[in-house]
Amino acid sequence: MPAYREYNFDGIVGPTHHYGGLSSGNLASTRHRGLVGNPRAAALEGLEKMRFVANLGVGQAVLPPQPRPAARALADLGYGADLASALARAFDDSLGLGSRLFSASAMWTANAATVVPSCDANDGKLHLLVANLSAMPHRSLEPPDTERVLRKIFAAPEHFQVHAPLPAYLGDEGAANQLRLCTDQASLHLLGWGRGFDQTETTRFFHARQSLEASQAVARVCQLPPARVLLRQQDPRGIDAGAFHSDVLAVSNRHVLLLHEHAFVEPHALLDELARRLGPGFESCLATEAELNLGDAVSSYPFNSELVSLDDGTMALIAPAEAQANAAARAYLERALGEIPALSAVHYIDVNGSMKNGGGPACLRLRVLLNESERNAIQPRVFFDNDLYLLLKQWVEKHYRDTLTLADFRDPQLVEETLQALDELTQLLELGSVYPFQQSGKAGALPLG
Ligand code: SUG
Repeated sequence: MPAYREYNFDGIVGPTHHYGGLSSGNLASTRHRGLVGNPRAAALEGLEKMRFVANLGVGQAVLPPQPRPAARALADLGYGADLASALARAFDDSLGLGSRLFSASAMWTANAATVVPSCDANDGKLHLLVANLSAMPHRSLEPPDTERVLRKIFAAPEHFQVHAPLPAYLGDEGAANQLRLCTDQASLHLLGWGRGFDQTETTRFFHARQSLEASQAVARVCQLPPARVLLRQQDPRGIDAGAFHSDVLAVSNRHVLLLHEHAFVEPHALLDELARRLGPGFESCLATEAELNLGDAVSSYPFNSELVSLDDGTMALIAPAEAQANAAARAYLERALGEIPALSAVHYIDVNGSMKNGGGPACLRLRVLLNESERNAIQPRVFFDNDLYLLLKQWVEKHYRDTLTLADFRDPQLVEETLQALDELTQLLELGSVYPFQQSGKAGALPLG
């Protein structure tokens, strides 16, 4: 079998990054509603994270932000074609709608798609199923542009298959609910779901986003054989405590799984089943509620870390600085470091601009396992190296504002700046004119997308 390497496709934080308080059930998002945003600082933090990961020798790549406002949505809502008046009327009608149309939420690329590497798929192709993100209005605006971008990057039909999103009546949140594990004996995808049409055991406070029926469809569409699938319900107590995706309470890499006891229902039975299917190579480190309560786990995000393979055969965990500052979270990660032989280091990084919206290091990246010929089949300049880092840093410094409030979104000048920035970026990444506004572009008119 050819050698595979993981590439983390990080979302570049968009120029309209702000704190809309848009995600019910995501405590950080609601807590920081209305805070003045600093998209420039958040984007630079993201670039530093990518540089850090790349310097560990781990594959790193980027995905671009999406055009905002979501102009197609504005037009569909009947606001007319004149940009200035459409924006003014939309914000007069509903601040909440305006904020959603400007959300930079595509930065959390763990939600862009579910990814099944070619070594796991029946047909030997890499599958990417674009997530419909139908649970949250602002996130439901992302899939059309996500699909356009993924089709440009994963364009070679002999290697890749990009799938259109599942229908919106089945909520699908992409790789944020997917944990891949593998040993010498087996590989499998643990797919977390929160609600199902026939499900009686449900959440009490917050709506679960991922549906069982979507997770079942993900496995079928992405050509995963049943032997490589394990569907598991997220613990409703975890979701009610603010763990809206599985990756808020669990992280995996190869044969290692770190998880909280409220990540999934019946955690001990789950670990037994994983041990049976993966064999003696499987290792896990379970945090109990007594050791690390859900409140601390959700506010400091130790599980929303990147667990990555290093060239020396060991693994590193890249965790948010908030997990270092929280005594229980830090103690748990230190225990994991002591108990999991493959884990050789825990690094803490600052992505606070994203964390305040409930997005830790793991939310900011989409994991894609590629073999060499697949890697070589990707044409756009999305792979991260020092030259790209410098170019992106310059680009952010040139185009991004360092303060942003909802009032700024009424200003067509901001839209102009944002689209100009994106136009430059897509050329820089050699993605070409990937967004609809680049194909129409009438000044003062709605940049339809
Ligand atoms: O979908 N936050 C995102 C965070 C995504 C986290 N992703 C993973 N766990 N993989 C969400 O809730 C907040 C936007 C705002 O409030 O302005 C937001 O969309």
